[in-house]
Amino acid sequence: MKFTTLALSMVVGFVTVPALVTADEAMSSMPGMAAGQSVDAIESSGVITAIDHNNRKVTFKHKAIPELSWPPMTMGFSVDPNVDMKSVNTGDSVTFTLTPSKSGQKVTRIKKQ
Ligand SMILES: [Cu+2]
Repeated sequence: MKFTTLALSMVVGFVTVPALVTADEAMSSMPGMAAGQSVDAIESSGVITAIDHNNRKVTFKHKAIPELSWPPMTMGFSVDPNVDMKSVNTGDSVTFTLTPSKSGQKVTRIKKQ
């Protein structure tokens, strides 16, 4: 139920942004996302299940992320250009930082545990 709400608010976000609304306004209009929460980085941890160097994507089997009302799951994220993706490998247990971006949560730090 919570996940459905989140998915729905992401769709609303995608529809709203092209209508020349700034990203900040779009984020603050998302239900359950207070202005302060939307800009905060989130720390989490998990195991890397896939790395796509060409497209700068990493898939984590991550633990629950209460800040986003996410249950534990396996999902892919875009990785910020500043992150050294070669310092980690598939199968590594890692901690990572997610930072909100226009296209969802982006990985801005990965560290092998
Ligand atoms: Cu997830």
